[in-house]
Amino acid sequence: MFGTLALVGATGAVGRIMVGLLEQRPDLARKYKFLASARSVGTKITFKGVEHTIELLEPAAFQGVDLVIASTPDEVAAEFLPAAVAAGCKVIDESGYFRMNPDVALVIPEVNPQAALDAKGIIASPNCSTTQMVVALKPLHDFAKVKRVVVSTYQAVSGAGVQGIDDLIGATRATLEHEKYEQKAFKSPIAFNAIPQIGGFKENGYTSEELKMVYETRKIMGDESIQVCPTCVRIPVANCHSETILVETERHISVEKAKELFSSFPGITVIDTPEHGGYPMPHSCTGSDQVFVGRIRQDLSHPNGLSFWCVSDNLRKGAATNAIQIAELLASRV
Ligand code: 2RA
Repeated sequence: MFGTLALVGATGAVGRIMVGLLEQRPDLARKYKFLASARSVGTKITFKGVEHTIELLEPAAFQGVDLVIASTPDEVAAEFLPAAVAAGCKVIDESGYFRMNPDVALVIPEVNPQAALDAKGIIASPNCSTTQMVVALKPLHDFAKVKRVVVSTYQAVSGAGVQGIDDLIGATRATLEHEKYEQKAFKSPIAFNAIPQIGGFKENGYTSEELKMVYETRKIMGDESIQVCPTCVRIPVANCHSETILVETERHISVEKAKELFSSFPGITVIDTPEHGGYPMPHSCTGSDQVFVGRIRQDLSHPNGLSFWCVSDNLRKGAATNAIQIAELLASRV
């Protein structure tokens, strides 16, 4: 168990879930403190029946802290987390800022736990769309080596934070009532639409969100040869990202074998009785910490191809839960 744990960004969409997870799960630390930018300083949080006051996020706040778990925008992570490392803290970062830094471990506990245990500085938690895909790919990779992945995402608005959810509700209501609504999180209409852009476009025509799926996957799997062709799409669903994943492996994997591999891997739940409506959907997967797979079938266009559907709660396993699982892994070795 750690002495003091500091949670940074407790009032955000992911931070709130982290607070709930820390309350429900066995204690990771003897003492907890909550840090945030000036806007939230003074806000009261009741945690395990005790009222805490949110303190200012500043370098001095890391003195005496053993573990920092941070869920902040990239620029806040860049400004403050190096000070936490300098103060001797273990740091788990939800932001995207440090993920591809060669000195930073990028960890999914079910996939590459050793990287967290070996880490000297910051441990980053991957992007949500990457996390659920890599959890699903890992048992296939261990059995038959993944060569190539073609993935399309159907991403929930909660990935864009509280404003994303506000936009979905506000824009849907306004559309139905023929009124105007000023969206804050999305440039294109989110109500009754699908937006084939998440993040900014890069020179090669892919978006930043899509390139995260390429580079983060290789780093977590420790295999630079894995080829990934992603298309990321925002859809008007409140929570849970869905993905169609077509994977080509070195060796053939039968559907039965794939079901066995998925079912015996920690963190994956198979729901695959499609003739009875048995497949994962955002509506039924929200609030779970699992990665769900279904619609598992042979690729009709390639003998070593497997196609499946994957759904996971992007705020939980895609963010908060993954970070807390990393913290639990570290705490088990303290
Ligand atoms: C999104 N993946 O869904 C992002 C959040 N990190 O917008």
